[in-house]
Amino acid sequence: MNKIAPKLNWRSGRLAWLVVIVAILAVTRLIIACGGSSSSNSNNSLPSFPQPQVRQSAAGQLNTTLHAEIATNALVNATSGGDALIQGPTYEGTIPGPTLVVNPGDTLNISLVNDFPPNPPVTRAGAFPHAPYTTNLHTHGLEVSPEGNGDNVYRQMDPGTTNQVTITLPTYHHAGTFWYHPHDHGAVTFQLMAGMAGMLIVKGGPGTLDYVPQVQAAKDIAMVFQGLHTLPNGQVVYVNPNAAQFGSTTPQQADGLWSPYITSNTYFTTNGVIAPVLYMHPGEVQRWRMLNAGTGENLLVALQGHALNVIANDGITIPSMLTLPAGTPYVMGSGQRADVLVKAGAPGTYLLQALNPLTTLASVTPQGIAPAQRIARIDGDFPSPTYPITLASVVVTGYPVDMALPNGPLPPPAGLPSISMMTSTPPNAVRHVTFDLCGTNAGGNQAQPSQRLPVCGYYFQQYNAAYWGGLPFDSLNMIRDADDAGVPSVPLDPNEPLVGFKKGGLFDPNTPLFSDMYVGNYEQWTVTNRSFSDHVFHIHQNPFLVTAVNGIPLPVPEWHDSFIVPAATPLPTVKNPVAITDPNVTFGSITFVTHYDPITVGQLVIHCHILQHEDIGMMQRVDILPRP
Ligand SMILES: [Cu+2]
Repeated sequence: MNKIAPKLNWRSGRLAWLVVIVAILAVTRLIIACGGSSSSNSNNSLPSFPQPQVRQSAAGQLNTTLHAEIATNALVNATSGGDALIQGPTYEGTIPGPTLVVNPGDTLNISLVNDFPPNPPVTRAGAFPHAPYTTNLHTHGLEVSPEGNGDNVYRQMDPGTTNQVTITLPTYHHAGTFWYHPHDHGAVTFQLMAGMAGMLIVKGGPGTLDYVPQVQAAKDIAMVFQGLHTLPNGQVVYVNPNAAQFGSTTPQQADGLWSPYITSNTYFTTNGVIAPVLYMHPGEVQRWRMLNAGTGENLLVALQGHALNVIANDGITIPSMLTLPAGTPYVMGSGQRADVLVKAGAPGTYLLQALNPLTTLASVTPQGIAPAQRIARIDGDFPSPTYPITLASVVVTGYPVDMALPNGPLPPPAGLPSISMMTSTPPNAVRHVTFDLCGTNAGGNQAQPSQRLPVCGYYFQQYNAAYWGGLPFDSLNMIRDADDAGVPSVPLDPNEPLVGFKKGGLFDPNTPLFSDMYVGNYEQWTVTNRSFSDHVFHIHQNPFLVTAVNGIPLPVPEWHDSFIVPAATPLPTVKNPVAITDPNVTFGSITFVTHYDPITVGQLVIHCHILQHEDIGMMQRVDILPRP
């Protein structure tokens, strides 16, 4: 990525800028070809891999300003030499935003300046997206306060305002790889589609993963993977305000929420560049901090000819290194991170790829439970990417070195109860949550009441045209309390077989899903997926320890803050158009245990991290309450 117009005025002078842009493009291509992007600790004289700008705390404080602004950038393909324009929301005009680096106990003081244009008038209601240019800031994965000026996603920062964000990490916070991005409901997809996100690294001291000798010796590389979407002219635009449903009926009948994107371009970038080139010495070990900062696509990440040695999931150190053999991908849902060590093999060029999720059977956990197709149907309005996607080219060359990988146990993450404490403490509460999809046009089967979930009729009545602001919206992407199971209708109405639900299925900022989530609680949750698409479960503030996938216990429970809940199986095909109500269909599920840290009291959210789903309401408010 090369920024072209640092403070491009979106309202005027576009033509003049285009002339400048075309002139600069030739130059930027040259700079990239010469390896002009810098790395913080390059250990050879070859061109380096681009790294986002680093802003590091000093004396316990990171005081910085982030401008939310529309910028025009050139997405350079470092392998082919081509490039493409993108114009849309960014932090500081760059894709991605700067990397923030802090230590446990530090305070982040961010002055967030909203330089976006004014919002268009609101014409729809309910959970329908609105206010594309209102923003806020979420620190994804940090165990910090959700209140006040902290990691508070209920704040709304309007165009033309400057907003102070103050987030203090507890001294006991675990070290690891996190990230920050906007989280104002309805504007999240739009802002991230243009690359508005950045990495957030918590550096640990002695006794943490960062001080394991083999990890300390490894070059530390940030890899921010982003799936960016633009119109053919390079612009990133907002939703169709008159949408009748989630995905369009046909390209001609463009009635879907993201219908402007039916003929869009999708670019997969790593640190803002398409297919950048990373150099390694034979035998060199590097630490890659991989982040899927895309809006919804699952990335099945694999490096040709090389094992991925996993040392942390979602920024949390695992008990001992886990080696994925060459060809076995690490599956990254939107929002997930993986820290891996890679030891370079023989000289040569190896592609770091995102494999085809339709033709590769892969597990949602690196431990390999229940491998399957990994379909994240973000929305039929976005063209499917062409796989495999090249995320980077890794060139192994130069003099050989012999660096070691860790052996034996890795240090336990600070600030979290031990795995044995988590799994042996009787839970204070047992909860069941479900991802439920309803849509009369979402695939032929859903049009038949007998072939859709029994909850759908009732919720279609609740979320009628009046709810959506006068126009009907025929898709419900819900996350619900599954223990709110309803009652059979009497006499039985096949359109509404179950009625009388007590809770909502779409995001309502005024109503928490549960009224008894107390700080200090140990809880056990099972999240079910009653749809034929993966959904990524994410909860703010407190990570959770996954103990089972599809009911199968994990050999080693895994900490995450975002985790794919597998789609129901078998997936429907043209030959076998199975309905979600078919008795042979098995829903996917995950089970986890969690503990609410005292610092996290307040109002937060659970949601699907497929942002297109979140922005149409697949989110619920949850409150962590002081103990009664
Ligand atoms: Cu989802």
